[in-house]
Amino acid sequence: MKYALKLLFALSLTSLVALSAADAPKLAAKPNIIVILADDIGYGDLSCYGAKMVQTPNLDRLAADGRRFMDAHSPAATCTPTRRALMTGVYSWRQPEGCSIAPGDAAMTIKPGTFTLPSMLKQAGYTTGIVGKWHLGLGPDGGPDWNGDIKPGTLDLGFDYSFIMAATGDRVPTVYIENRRVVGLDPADPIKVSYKAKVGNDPTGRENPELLKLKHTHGHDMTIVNGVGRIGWMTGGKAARWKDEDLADTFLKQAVAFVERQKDAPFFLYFATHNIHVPRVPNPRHHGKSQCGTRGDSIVELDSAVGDLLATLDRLKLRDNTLVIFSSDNGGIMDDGYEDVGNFDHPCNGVLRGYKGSLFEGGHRVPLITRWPGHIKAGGESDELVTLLDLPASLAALTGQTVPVGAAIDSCNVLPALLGQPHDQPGRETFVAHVGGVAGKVPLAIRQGQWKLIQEGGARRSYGDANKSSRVPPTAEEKKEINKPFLVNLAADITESTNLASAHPERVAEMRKLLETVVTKGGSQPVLKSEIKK
Ligand SMILES: [Ca+2]
Repeated sequence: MKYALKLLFALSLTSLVALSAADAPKLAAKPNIIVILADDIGYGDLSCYGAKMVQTPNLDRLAADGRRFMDAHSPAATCTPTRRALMTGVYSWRQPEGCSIAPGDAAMTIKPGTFTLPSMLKQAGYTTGIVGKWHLGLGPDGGPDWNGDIKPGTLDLGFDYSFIMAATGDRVPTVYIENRRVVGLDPADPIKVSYKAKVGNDPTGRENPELLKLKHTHGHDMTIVNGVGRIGWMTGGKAARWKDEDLADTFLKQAVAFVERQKDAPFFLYFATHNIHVPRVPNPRHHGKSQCGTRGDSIVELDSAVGDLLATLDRLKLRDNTLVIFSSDNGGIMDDGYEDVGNFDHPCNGVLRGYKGSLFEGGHRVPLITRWPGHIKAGGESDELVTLLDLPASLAALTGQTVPVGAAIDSCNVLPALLGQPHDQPGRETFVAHVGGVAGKVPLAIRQGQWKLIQEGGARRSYGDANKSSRVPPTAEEKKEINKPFLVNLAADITESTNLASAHPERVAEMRKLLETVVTKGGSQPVLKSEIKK
C-alpha cells in the first residue's frame, strides 16, 4: 500500500513535470523582470528629470524608450523602511522590525515564510536573484555569524541567488556576502563587529583622523576601512574587505553574470546599487565626469552601470522580453556625513522641498522609469500616484499570481499605470509617507489626491536635526512650522511653500481621520481589496 502510494506520488510528479514542460512556451512568454533600485537618487538627479550639472545618457535612453513617472514615491524617506516595504508590500511603520535605518549587524527584519516579492515571483516560475545593498538585517536574534553560515538571510525570503552587502557602504562590516558566506574570508582572521564599543585595534576616524582619505562631516568616525571612517567598529576579515572604488563594478559584474546564467528562462533580478549612498567614492575613471563634484561623479557611475546592464540585455537578445523598472529608495541628500559633496548649485530634488529623511516631497518623491519594448509605449510620461510598495501586487498581476489574503496588505496593483495601458482602475488614491519608526510614535504624512497632510512634528527638511542636508540651520519660521500640522495642495504648490492647515481646518480633520483609518484598518487599497480572492 505504502509502495502504491509512493508510485502514485511519483506518477503525479511525472505528470506535473510533463505539465510544466507543456507550459514552458507560456512560461517563457513571461518577461524577465529587473528592478534597479538606486540609493539616495533624488527627483532632480538625472538629466531626464531636469539635472543640468550631471548627464545620465543611459537612464535618459531608458526613459525615452519607456515611461517616466512624475508622482512616484519611495514608501519611506530612508533606506531600510523603503526596502522592507518593497519586499513585503506592507508599510514599514506597521511593525517595529525594519521600521527605521538598521545597524549593520541587525538581525533579519523579515521572518522567513513571509510573502515577499521574490518568493511570489519564484512561485510564478522565475529564478530570482539579488545583487547589491540589502540593509534589512541578517541572521537570528543577536545578529549574524559573520564567520559561518549567515542564516536566515536573503535565500530564506525567496531569492535563489544573492550577492550583497549587509547594510550600507558607511556601515561595518565592509564585506560582500555571496549566498550564505562572506566572500574571501580568511578563517585565520575572523570578523568581529560591534555597534556598541570598539573591538580590536584597527584605527578609527575619531582617534586617527590623519589616516582618512575621505573626511567625515558628522558621525562616521569609527573603524577606518580603505581610508574611510565608518559607522560601527570591526576587526578582522582584512582579506575580505571591499574597496569602495570597486563597489559599483563588483555589483555590476555579479548582476551581468546572473543575467547571463539565467538568460534561457524567466528571471527576476533585484539590482540594488549602492550608488549614490555615502561614502561616495566612485571609481577614478568617473572622476570629473560631472560638473558637480564627487556626488555627481557617483551619479555618472550609476548611469554607466545601468548602461552596461542594459547593454547585456541587448547582447543576449533579452531586451524585448525584459521589463526594467528603475527607481530610488528615497530622495536625494547632499551632505550625508562625508566631505564628498563640494559646493555646487545642484538641486538634487529639483524644485521639491526637503531631502532624504523628510516628509516633504524631496524625501520620497523619486524618479521611476519603466521599459518593456512592445508593451510600454516609448517616451510616455505619467502623473499617476504610484509607489515602490506597489510592486508586489502589480508584478503578481503581471505574472498571474494571487496575493494571499493578509499578505502585502498595502500593495496596490498599479500595473496598468506602470505599463501605460488604458485603464479605469482607481489605482492608488492614498499614500502614507514615513521617515522611520512606528505609527503613533512618529509623524507620518498622507496623500489624498493632490492634497497632503504632514502630522505635527514632521515638517522637517531632513531627518534628525533637519539641517544636515544643507548645513543651513532651520529658520525661525521652519522651527515654528515643525510642531504644526502642515497642509498643502500639490497641484498648486509642488514646492510646499505655504502651509494651508489653518485656512482649511475641515480638510485637516478629514485627512487626519483618513490617516487613522489607513493606520488602524490596514489594507487600504481599493484595487487590491477587490482583487483578493476570498
Ligand atoms: Ca537610501
